[in-house]
This record gives sequence, C-alpha cells and structure tokens, in this order.
Amino acid sequence: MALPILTIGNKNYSSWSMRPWLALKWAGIAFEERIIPLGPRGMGLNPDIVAVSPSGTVPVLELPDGEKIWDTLSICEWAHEQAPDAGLWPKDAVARALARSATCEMHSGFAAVRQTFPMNLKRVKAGHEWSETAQAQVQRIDDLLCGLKSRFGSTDSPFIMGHRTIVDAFYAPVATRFRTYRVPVSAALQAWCEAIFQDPDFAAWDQAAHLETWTIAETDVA
Ligand SMILES: N[C@@H](CCC(=O)N[C@@H](CS)C(=O)NCC(=O)O)C(=O)O
Repeated sequence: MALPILTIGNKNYSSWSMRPWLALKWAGIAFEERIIPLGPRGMGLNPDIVAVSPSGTVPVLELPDGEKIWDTLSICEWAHEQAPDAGLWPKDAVARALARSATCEMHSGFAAVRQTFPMNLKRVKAGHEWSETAQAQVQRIDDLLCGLKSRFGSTDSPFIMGHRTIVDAFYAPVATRFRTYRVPVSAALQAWCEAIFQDPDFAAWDQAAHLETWTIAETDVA
C-alpha cells in the first residue's frame, strides 16, 4: 500500500519539519520520509522544494491520492483526524481549546525567538546574546507551557497536557534552541525539555540530525 510522503528539510535545521514528523510518529501513522537540504537562499527559491510544495516550503505531506498538505499545523490536524484515539489533542474541550491556542501562538508568533535562536541541533554555543524582546518571548513560553502543565498535566507524565500532544511537538524545536544557546529557563520547563530530549522519536530525529553532513554557514557561525 502506498504511504503518505512527508518531505522535510534537513533534520539539523528544519524546525517546522520536526513538528509534523513527531506528530505522525506519535500517532503511529506510517509514512515515507524524503529530505531536501535547506539552502541559504530560502523561502520559495529552492527549486527542489518548489517542485514538490505549493508554498515553496517544507514540510509538505503528499497523500497516496496525490493531494498535498503544505502546512505544519494542517499536517498535524490531518494526523489527529486519521488517528483520533492517539491523543494528539486532549479529549477535554477546554484543554483542547487551550492546547490549540498555545500551538497557534507558536505557529504564528515568537518571531524574536525564531530569529535569535535558529534551530541547529548539532551546535552548542556559549556566550550567545539576545534582546529584551527575545527574553520576554522566552519568559512567555516558560509561563505558557508551565501554566498549561500545572492545570492539565499529570503526575504520571512529563508532557504538557498529561501525554504527548501537538503542543509538545510544536514546542520541541524550542527546547532544542534553549539547549543550543544555553538559554536559562525555570526548573519546571527544563524538566519538560529533558522529557522531549528523552522521547524515543525525538531522540531518533536528533541522532539522524547529528549524522547529516549538510551545512548552512550563516546558522553555524552566527
Ligand atoms: N508556515 C509554514 C512554514 C514552513 C517553513 O517556513 N519552512 C521552512 C523550513 S523550516 C522552509 O521551507 N523554507 C524554505 C527554504 O528554506 O527554501 C508551515 O507551517 O509549514
């Protein structure tokens, strides 16, 4: 049987790609993975990406009938609809609405965090500096995730909503950004970051990223 094909960027650099990849894995949905190395030119100018993605961006999920889903959150929603019992969204309506709000806040926001701390799993950088705006966004992420966890989390699980959901998938790249640039966070958020790092699916992605040989110079040296 033909599988959906998830086309992603390099695992070392592509934060958007990591999110639906984790959601598909966590939902137990089989898929074929294809990697297109991201280049320095970016957004809509990479002919290999343009050839497979209507928006010129990755990730893009091609379904067996040829239909394409070209947005991170839409792919995660598709995964939830395919495997509704996998728990990618919480069952409780209020928890689900707040989980969606947190996810959408990441999807459309935190520009300073994204610009200041480019995802680069192989890198550890001491002495990185960031603006007051970036720090305010780091604090917002800390308050948001820890606030949700204290309301909806479980003592049996280190994840935000009491089990692995799309919220964890959406913020997983942020955990790696904090690791790479040594951004101090609260003990509670650090515990969640460690849970992400120990998740077997995240660990498989991280390990594959470390084996990649592609480089993007400006992200590696900035
Ligand atoms: N809003 C899009 C953003 C996707 C995005 O910006 N992807 C980056 C890679 S992480 C990309 O494809 N950039 C094009 C390029 O580097 O050529 C989504 O949610 O999928």
